[in-house]
Amino acid sequence: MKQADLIWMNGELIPWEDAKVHVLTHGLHYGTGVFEGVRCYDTQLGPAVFRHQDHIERLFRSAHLYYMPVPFERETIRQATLELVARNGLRACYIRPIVYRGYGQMGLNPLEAPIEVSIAAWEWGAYLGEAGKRDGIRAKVSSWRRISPDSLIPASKASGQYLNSVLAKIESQKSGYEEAILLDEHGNVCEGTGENIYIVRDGEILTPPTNASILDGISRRSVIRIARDLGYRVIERNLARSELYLADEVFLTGTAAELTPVREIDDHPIGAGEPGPVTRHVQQVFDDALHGRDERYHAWLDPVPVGASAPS
Ligand code: PPE
Repeated sequence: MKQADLIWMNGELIPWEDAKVHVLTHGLHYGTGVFEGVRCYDTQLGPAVFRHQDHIERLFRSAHLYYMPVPFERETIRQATLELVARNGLRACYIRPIVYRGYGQMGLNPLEAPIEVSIAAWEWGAYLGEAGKRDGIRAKVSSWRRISPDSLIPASKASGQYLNSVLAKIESQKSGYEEAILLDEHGNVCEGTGENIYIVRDGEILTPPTNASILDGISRRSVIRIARDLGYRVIERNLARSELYLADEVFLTGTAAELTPVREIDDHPIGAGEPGPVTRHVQQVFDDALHGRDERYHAWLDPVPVGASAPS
């Protein structure tokens, strides 16, 4: 990965290489952490964090679901993030805040373990590759089912829950695909390992609802809003596996992946086997929104105050 200079840890900016934890950190053993993936873009308004407040709200909701009171105010986290980006001299980057149970108490009752918070930022390019964003990726329906709400909390972005995504990702990579699509225990389509999913059929966009076993993606909310603004009908309902194969177009969204088209699933070409017109249209406007090129969506940008000390 591409290192930056500083990381924010529990209220302080420290050198990247000093941002370490003890091996008996609770979260390392039991997955007791919650995190966010946020991006900052080099926009016409200067570097700006996309839907910053929404990511902070979700971080706090994820923490709440796992009985973790966050020991900082939301506004402190926001200001820390803006300062971190500026002090690292970054203009476009990925930002990873994490709240986790730290060192001091082992065993499955985590309530006595301290709650630590850190925020890192670094340059991170297209998650599923530039070629993937342009030409679409090949995906495989995973043999692993998406974590069930009977056992975990799909709506929480919790560290331990990602073992499910890790298994699906490894399986897809070893089988020669770029991404996995997970179904729930009833066979409904849920999402990718780190992206929400959409199909396009007869000009309409369909995506699983937020009460499915999915993460309530912030890119998802943005793309639904943009698609509706563009006049597309967006329907939130459960999708069957076969609807993937019969779709005219399929695409994924996530902070890391942005909007990535899917051109093939389980060796079935989707539509013409290349990104379709609806995907392209929404992708273009979403990309404009991210980069501050579309005034309709400027309210989604939280500009980084770039001080005189930061290189530009
Ligand atoms: N589903 C899952 C399971 C998920 O992890 C993400 C984000 C999404 C949907 C899309 O959510 P949003 O980013 O709010 O639109 N995945 C993050 C982590 C990726 C990683 O490899 O780490 C991300 O995109 O930052």
